[in-house]
Amino acid sequence: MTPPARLLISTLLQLMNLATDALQSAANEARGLAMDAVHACSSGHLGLPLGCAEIGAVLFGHSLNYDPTEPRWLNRDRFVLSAGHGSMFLYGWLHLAGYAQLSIEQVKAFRAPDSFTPGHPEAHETDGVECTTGPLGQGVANAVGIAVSQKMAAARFNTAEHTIFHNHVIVLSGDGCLQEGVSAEASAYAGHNHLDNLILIYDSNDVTLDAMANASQSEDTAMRYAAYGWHVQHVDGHDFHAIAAAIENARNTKGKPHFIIAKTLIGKGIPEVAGTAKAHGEGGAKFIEAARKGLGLPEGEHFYVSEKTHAYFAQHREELAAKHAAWKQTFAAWQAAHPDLAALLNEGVQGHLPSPQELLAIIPHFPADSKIATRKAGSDVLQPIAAKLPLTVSGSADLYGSTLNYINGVKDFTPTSQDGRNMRYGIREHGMAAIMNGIAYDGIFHASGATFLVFADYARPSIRLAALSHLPVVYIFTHDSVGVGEDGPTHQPVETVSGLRVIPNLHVIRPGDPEETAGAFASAFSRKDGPTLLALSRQALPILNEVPVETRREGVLHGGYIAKHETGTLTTILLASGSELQHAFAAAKTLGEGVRVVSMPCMELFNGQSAEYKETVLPSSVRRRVAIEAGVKDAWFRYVGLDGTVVGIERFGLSAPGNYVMEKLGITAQGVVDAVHALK
Ligand SMILES: Cc1ncc(C[n+]2csc(CCOP(=O)(O)OP(=O)(O)O)c2C)c(N)n1
Repeated sequence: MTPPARLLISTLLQLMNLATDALQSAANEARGLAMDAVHACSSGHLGLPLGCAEIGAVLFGHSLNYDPTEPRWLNRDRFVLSAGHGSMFLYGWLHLAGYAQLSIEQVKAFRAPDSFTPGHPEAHETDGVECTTGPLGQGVANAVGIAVSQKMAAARFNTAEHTIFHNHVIVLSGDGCLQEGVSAEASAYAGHNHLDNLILIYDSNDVTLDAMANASQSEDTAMRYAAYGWHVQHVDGHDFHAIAAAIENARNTKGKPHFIIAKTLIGKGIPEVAGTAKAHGEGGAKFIEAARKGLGLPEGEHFYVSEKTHAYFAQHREELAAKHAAWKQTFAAWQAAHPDLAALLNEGVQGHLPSPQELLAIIPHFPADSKIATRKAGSDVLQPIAAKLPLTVSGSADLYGSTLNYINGVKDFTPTSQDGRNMRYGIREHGMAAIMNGIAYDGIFHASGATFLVFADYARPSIRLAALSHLPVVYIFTHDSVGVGEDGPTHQPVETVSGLRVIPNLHVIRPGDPEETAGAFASAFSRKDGPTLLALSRQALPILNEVPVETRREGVLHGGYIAKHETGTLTTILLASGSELQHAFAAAKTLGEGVRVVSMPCMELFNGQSAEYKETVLPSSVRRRVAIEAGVKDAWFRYVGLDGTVVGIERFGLSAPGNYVMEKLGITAQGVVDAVHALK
């Protein structure tokens, strides 16, 4: 450490005046809560809550700015437990900190049905839980997203006279989170973007689940983070002063994100297992009576919190409330001085979004004779939406040139233009999707991001968590079929669309022409309760003029609709999505009377329609049905039933021009005609 840094730290230490005696009691009682809770439900992880108890005491008893009476206070410090398996750490400290929802009954109900204390933290369930974590690495990347969001908020809403956003994002992770690639992607992004409002505390306890960490890692993590462009500090993770000083030093050191390596003893408090992988689970629980004694906890009194600890946190809450009250004054003055900014911020925070119809009203119609790719149509549609929704941001994993989702006329998000709305995520799809989740968790900005559809697999764990956590993010994924052409099977999605459709609460929309693309974007950018994935074509598609524009646009909002009515008595139903809709139309023409075309761009939206609507579109009496999609067939059998059939692709693609590949694999109007004729 350099002499000026040492001087700064010693000055800070004098200023801090930590009540270490009270913090130690609280830490030991938090250990007791974790031991009792894990013992009570015979599951869960003990090691982290015990090993990080001093870190928890410093965070919740000293360093973090929060207000338990207003868990969503805009300028609170965000705390993310990336090592979500240590959920009892979070629940214990939220309880001690005074979050009303986290009563002692809830701590006792750890992992019980309908509790606010689920096995791993779920942001949409529990106050004070900023992100849903458990899949290791996600929390680190989410925290990067929150830090991005807060930088954007500061750049967009702070003014010369009023600073309303000046908080920090603090994330606690173990070895596991840092071994996962997603955290590496996001950490590199954070360093590149100088996110100095981000503090990552690394619980470096030399242990993972199966074994000592050195069985699977030998890297120099400090050097790795220094190389990402982070400011690195080392502390004893059981030393209150050292932890507090490092956090304070991080807050005061500008220009880089902060990496604090805290050396800890996993399972500290249970000597029989501490420092080993056995400290993780229930194994340690059999020693807890002796351990509780060793920690000075009263015998037989489980879930014990002393008067001293309650009093300490009551006093601390008063200090925090005073900080919050002072901020409210600044906020009120800012609101009065900048009503327009205040209204915009309020829109973001409240999640006010226009209806799909309101969005459709601002999207110009496409020329009736145009033949364009839906990715290009998407680009055109995004512009008026982004103009109407100034809190929308749009990123790409180094593929703007192909995904075409750059917002024209606004800047890139960079260290010197944090009000930029185009995010250059680099070739980091997993990091991108997890950062988008972080932006969404923060709840001010509306995140969209793009890559090739086939690389959705690289982002899938974060897409799944967005769906689970009800995050309204939008994926603009292009090059959606073997129509990609010459790039060949590595780049030609075959199973991807159907693989995504099985994720609950994810809307997968595959529009069939430019006007359906308008409907798809209107649906995605008006959705509040979950993510939407737009699967767009690389290749140009004809505009389906024979269907009225409004029918195509509004039809998407229902997920499936009658695109072409039959003449005469209905005998046959053709279903299609995306680029294959044109083939269903052409086949219907060839087949003649009695044939209906149903466009089905979004199965999830269709499934949510009323029984009457679904029966109108797909009358159950009509069982002569053929679906066509350039992909695996499975999902369509729900609609064609046992009597119908599907024209699809049950193999990987091939490297050749897109039209050739489609024909070769039978994705043609003739293929549909033949399939209909082959039916009984
Ligand atoms: C993506 C993912 N893979 C595997 C797991 C299962 N798991 C839970 S905890 C853990 C070990 C974590 O080690 P570390 O982060 O060092 O935590 P500590 O041992 O310090 O509690 C593993 C493999 C998981 N939760 N997420």
